[in-house]
Amino acid sequence: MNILHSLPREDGFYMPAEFEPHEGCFLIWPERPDSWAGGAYAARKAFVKVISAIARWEKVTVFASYNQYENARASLPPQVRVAELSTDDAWARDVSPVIVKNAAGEIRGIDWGFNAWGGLYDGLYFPWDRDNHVARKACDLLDIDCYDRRDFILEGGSIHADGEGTVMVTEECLLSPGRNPDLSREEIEQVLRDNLGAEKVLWLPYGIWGDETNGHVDNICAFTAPGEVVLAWTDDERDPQYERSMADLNYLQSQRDAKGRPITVHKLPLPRPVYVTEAECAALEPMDGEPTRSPGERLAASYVNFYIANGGIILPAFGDPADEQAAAVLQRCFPGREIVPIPARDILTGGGNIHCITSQVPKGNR
Ligand code: KQY
Repeated sequence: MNILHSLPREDGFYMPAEFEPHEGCFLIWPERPDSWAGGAYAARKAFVKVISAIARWEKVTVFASYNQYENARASLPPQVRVAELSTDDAWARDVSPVIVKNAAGEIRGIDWGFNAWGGLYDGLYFPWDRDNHVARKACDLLDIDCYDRRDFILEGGSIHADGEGTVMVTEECLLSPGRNPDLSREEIEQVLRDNLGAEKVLWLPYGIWGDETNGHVDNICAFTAPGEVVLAWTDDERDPQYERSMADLNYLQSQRDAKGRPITVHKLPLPRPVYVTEAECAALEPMDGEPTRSPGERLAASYVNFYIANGGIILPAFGDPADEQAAAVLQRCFPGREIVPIPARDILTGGGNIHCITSQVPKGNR
């Protein structure tokens, strides 16, 4: 593996869309007891369902600690690869390399800086150095070259690409003071252009209300095809999410993508608010002596946090009447893929969802 210091765009590389073919997918086996209630037993069961679903269509690699390797190996289907690798938690989307591709189909990884969603300003845990080293190790495992971009803080969940020159982010996240406070919005956009091959950056104002990632785009809006997105939506004007989704809708309707197309927005209903229970809080270990969640706290539940596998959509389900509506919207957006709903509450209580725990490896010619 070579560590590269050039710019992917100048080398002819760009970020493909998630709906394009994948070679595989990375996940991380959950373990830390202040993130995952009850010693992560319930979370692991949910992860096994997600991993098994994706493994129907893709080569899945699961990173596990030394302590959990045997358990992960015994719990997962044999076609899933388990590799021992040190991490601080289980958010593969945010710590894995973002993989870029060129016209010849070669793939390379980008190793961004990771600071646990805000570093010492408003990050969610300390230390995060193991997480910060995952991307490079994953590139080594894939036997691909890796761009060193550790000087720029970025998580995979904070960007979406349509593979045709449009990249979508939120202002709430990319301009938050815990990320790259010394850079202007224009300078941040230039980094996205230089590294992801973006010709047009869509800056949605907001993510999901209460999302502890400072409003990652992958929980509020996702490309389903070039020029088409799904947007998390509520018609309840009393919900604090209403104004956020409305602002994002107005923004999207005022924009064109890199190819000059207007953006078609499919509204994806939100489930009813999901709140943390007392039992869940009691089952979480404190972090530095402080509780990590409080009873009644609203979690950032959203159907937009789905994973696009080669043959299916792995969709978080919440036991809500909107589960079926969300599945129906996505089936219309992805007619060739099977919708696979997976009960996701035990992932959501960790602070993210199915998209956040997965990271696709685009199919390359190699
Ligand atoms: O949603 C994500 N991409 C990560 C959430 C991190 C939560 C940590 N408790």
